[in-house]
Amino acid sequence: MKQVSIIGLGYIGLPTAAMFASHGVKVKGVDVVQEICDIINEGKIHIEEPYLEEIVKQSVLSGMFSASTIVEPSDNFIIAVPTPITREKKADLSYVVKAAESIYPVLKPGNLVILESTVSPRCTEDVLIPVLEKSGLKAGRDFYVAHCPERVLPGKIIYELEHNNKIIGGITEESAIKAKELYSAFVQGEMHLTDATTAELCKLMENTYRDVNIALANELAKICDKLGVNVWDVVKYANKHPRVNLHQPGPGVGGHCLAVDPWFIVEATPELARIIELSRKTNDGMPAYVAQKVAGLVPDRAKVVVLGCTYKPDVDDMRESPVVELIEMLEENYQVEVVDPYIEKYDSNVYEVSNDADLIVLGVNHKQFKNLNFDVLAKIMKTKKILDTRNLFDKHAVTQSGFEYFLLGDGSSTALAEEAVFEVAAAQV
Ligand code: SAJ
Repeated sequence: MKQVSIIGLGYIGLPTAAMFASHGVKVKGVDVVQEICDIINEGKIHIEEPYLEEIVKQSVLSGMFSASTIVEPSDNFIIAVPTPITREKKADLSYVVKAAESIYPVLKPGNLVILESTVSPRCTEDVLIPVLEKSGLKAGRDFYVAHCPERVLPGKIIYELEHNNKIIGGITEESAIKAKELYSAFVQGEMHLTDATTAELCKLMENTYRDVNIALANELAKICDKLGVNVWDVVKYANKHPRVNLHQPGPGVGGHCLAVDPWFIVEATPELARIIELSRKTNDGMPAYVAQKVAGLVPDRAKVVVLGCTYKPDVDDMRESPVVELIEMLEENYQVEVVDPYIEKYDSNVYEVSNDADLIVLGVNHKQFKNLNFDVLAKIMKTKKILDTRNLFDKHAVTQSGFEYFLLGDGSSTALAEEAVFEVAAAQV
């Protein structure tokens, strides 16, 4: 029976382990946190992901999946550890290095090592392989290495692991073929064989493409604010063209991928990645841009209710969330209340915290905010003002309830914001 050892049992490693184990491959999961291993060995999970717990439970019960803190000899190893950025916007590859250091003492001829973590260009060749070769074995000759980046969307991981296309970047053709053979246990999507560095750059460019396009939409929102044109209409109608796909503007870009991966390319080629860097800075400047608008709408010490603080709608993930940054900026000048039904520490009831409020700022378009009762809010708020950064609300319904409605990217809050004196912490582009 095939076996695989998966190093790192987080958002990617755990679902990947569960998919292998439920498709006839025996899995040894490894995580540095004993508590995570204990939870998994009880057939439970420590992250939120639809369908995952059931598969983990079945796999543990059938003896196909177990977790421990120790790396044991195996035919195949998959590294799925985090690769965050430092404060200086440099890739932190220390978890990849640590994972490789835990593998090389048990590495044997004929083994396959796959790196799934998103990494900087040339990391597989220049960082991973030198550590693995401390085993005395030669990569490409004695053992196989491939970079096969994950591409799945949280909330749809199980489906996407099975159905998405996969890029398989071998350090040799044989390495790529071996990796493809392993994944074919459950991957139904096409598998495209290439070299490791191409695979690294593919993964980084997928998220960079999106980040750059969102920056373009955010720049357009600022232009529309200046010109008094509705950006959401411009995006909607421009996208009627068969070859145009403008993205949506908003208060910024968050998550552990789009807000991070482009920096890996900037780090590798700072003199060349100009559009990429400017886009990152444009998106990073959006919370400050929204804060400036708030300053134009309400006086200091006003009560501001922010709806949503996760990095995108309908998830419980606040990593790199631009709205968290916005909240921190607003807290310097206002009395801020946050409502988010997905985050335990915050209120989930808009009406309970909006008493005497001066302004509601819609930060994240969670489905729970779609049908707010503005008549009720109009009765309890002190000043009836709404700033919508996502074009979620129906302007007509909001104004009928007596609210002043301000939308990001239509000029409605621009003149006031330009007059406002507001010291913003983040660098404006
Ligand atoms: N956003 C906008 N405007 C848009 C689209 C998104 O402002 O038009 C913002 C969102 O609000 C959010 C951020 O961008 O703050 C990122 O959201 P997302 O849904 O675009 O991406 P992630 O980070 O949840 O997942 C991405 C996916 N990559 C692509 O779609 C190219 C996913 O497939 C990857 O697996 C994942 O990154 C990853 O792990 O790399």
